[in-house]
Amino acid sequence: MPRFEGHRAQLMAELVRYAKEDGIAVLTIDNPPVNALGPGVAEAITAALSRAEDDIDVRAIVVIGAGKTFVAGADIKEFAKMRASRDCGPGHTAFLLRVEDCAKPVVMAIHGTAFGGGLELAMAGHYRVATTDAQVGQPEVKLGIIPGAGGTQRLPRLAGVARAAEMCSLGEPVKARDAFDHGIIDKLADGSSGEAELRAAAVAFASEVARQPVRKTRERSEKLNAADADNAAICAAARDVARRKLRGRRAPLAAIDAVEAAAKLPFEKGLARERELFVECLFSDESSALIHAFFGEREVAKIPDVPKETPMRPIHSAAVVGAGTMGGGIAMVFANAGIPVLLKESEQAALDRGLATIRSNYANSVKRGRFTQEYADQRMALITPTMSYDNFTPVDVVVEAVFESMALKKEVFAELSRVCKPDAVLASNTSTLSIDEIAGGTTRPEAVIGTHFFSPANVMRLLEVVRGAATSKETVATCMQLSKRLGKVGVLVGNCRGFVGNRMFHPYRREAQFLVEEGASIEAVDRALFEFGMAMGPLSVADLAGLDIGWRIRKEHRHLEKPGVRQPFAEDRLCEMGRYGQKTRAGWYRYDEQRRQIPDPEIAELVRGWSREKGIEQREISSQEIVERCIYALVNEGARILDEGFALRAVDIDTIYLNGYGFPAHRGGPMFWADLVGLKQVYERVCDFERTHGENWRSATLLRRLAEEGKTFADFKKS
Ligand code: T1G
Ligand code: NAD
Repeated sequence: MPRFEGHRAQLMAELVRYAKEDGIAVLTIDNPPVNALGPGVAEAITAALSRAEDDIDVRAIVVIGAGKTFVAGADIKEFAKMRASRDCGPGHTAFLLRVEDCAKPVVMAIHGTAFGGGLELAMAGHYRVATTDAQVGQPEVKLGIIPGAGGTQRLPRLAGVARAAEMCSLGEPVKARDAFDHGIIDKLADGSSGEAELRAAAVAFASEVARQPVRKTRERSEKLNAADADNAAICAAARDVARRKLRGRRAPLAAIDAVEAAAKLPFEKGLARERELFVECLFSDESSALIHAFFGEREVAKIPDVPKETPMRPIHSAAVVGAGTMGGGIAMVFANAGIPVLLKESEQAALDRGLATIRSNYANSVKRGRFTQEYADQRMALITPTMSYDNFTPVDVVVEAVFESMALKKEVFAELSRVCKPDAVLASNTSTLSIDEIAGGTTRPEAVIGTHFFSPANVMRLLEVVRGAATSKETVATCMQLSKRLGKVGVLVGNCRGFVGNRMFHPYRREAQFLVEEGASIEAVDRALFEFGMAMGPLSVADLAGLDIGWRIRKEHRHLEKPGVRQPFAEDRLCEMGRYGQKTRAGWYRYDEQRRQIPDPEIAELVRGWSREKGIEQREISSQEIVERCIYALVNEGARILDEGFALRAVDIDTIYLNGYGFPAHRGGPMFWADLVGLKQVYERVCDFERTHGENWRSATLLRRLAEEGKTFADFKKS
């Protein structure tokens, strides 16, 4: 453990405050913002425990977190240092054995979250008391690692092998009541939610158990099923679930291996096995990618020229114009955040359809146990349908989601400019049109911004917040904060065609079509990207979104196509045949009544014929080339976007692709993945493609520069 020179004792006292109440020592861990087990914290806890042990007036000990939470885990920032030094030190194993060996009963008082090393600390205690709204969990696999301080050894002893395998391999949080039912929590402090009430309940509980012998979790084996066969079956089932839910990941399987070791080996040996697996995972690309994603999601909220103290408009009410595919979902997002929302349409039938879709979405969520009926009814009650702008004046924010037509959107914004109160935020959900042009049609361009939700809006976490040339900092700050309140990952982007996500997606989809036109099978293209880790192959995504959307946009922008530059033709041909994808039950694939996908050899043959007519040579194409053509097309366009300043950082692009385009989190995003591969190699391959496929593959200046300078996208800072 790092040695604290000089004012070590004072620092330790600040990290862990020591108090005594009725013979109970209360140790308060105070390491904002989330009481992570950062440098010095374990030492400070150990010192305070020794003090309590030596204090004859102390009968038992309570450990509690200051502020909003118990311990949210080890300090994730330390992992980067470990990776850089290729040394992950002793970890917290010995520290937790010390806690467990405390001579006096230690009661862990949990509010907020006890995650990762936080739950491991709690389980090293002899008892756990929690507020009813607390959550516990081992989310380490979401960082590409596994619990590294005994979590996989102590949790099965408290909750059983099956529950431990599930919690450690999927990393999902568990509510306090559920944790109580599974023996992880010993007492629920009913009616208490904050630190103060919990403290009182924990001190009272500690007084009760003070006379009882300490119970060391590591010595409890009643839940470790004696029969190996049972544990093997349980772990095998858990592996199947992990492979399905966290496809392509190593850490979830390693976590199950460690839990299985707990059932087979003595505690110390199980700990050693856990450590081996932890170290293996920590030094993996999967872990560096997932930790990049974790901090990325927090970094994108920081806008260099819009500091935290920028004034923001309070948002207490909202309105959505257009109740179609997107408008309905966006209204649900506001309602789910507890914000009353008007939903305006121009057609009564469209409004009825929109409301019916919202109702059935809530009904499905109730059926799947995501919401209670009461919750769904409360949400529905927050959505007020309307056919006029009458009640728009008092609303704080309006999101327009009408047809993708500039003329119509300008008409709507002119109306909004007239009816809405002066400080309302006027947002457009456009996916391709210029925010500046839309704003130009109003008297208050500073209040106009793009809020580009992704379909289905009530599900997809990504929100591209599009800053126009006139958009004020207040409007930007208000929308960035609103995105968090709506449960979205808000990423600020500039106003270029297709913004960031769709602009990059265009060359990605272009290459997918070209590959089919050059002889790759439709299934092979989708399989290669699916196995790379994409949630869905590019041609299946096209069928889901509707081939006609892209077709209409291509037709509207034909005049922008450079003469002599190759353009894909297959999808246009499919649309001319009326094959728009799932919505017409035929596109690149056929679809049955249940929308199950069926390969259609007839289409493959048709495309081959069209390609021959165009003199496109047919050839065998490897999965590697398919992946490189599609992903490097993303990266090359991403480099242009960074260089042009339409994205603030490479991590912003990664966060967009991880949360809006099904890019595999364990690869960190297209820009991070390119850095892992090495920009020199990526650049050389792009140059190969340019030599073979021409102008479409002209390399981005920034990619060339960084490759030649031996730098990474992570190093890039827009000057
Ligand atoms: N380490 C370092 N920084 C952390 C952190 C952590 N564990 N958790 C949060 N932060 C920072 C975060 O970057 C942000 O910083 C600020 O705190 C507020 O976070 C040994 C190996 C607890 C549910 O995976 O899930 O233990 O941006 O914006 O929305 O086996 O943070 O303000 O500069 O997320 O209220 C396992 C990770 C670690 C939990 C709070 N633990 N954290 O959410 O705030 S591995 C985790 C969270 C481990 C052991 C292993 C959430 C939260 P900044 P925030 P929030
Ligand atoms: P949609 O055709 O499903 O719905 C548009 C709705 O707007 C229709 O119900 C129509 O009746 C209504 N409308 C038209 N004029 C109106 C007016 N003056 N007042 C009130 N309502 C009016 O379209 P959609 O797919 O929901 O797209 C809406 C917007 O969102 C477009 O700008 C689109 O580019 C964008 N977008 C769509 C998606 C997607 O996947 N569909 C994703 C992101 C963004």
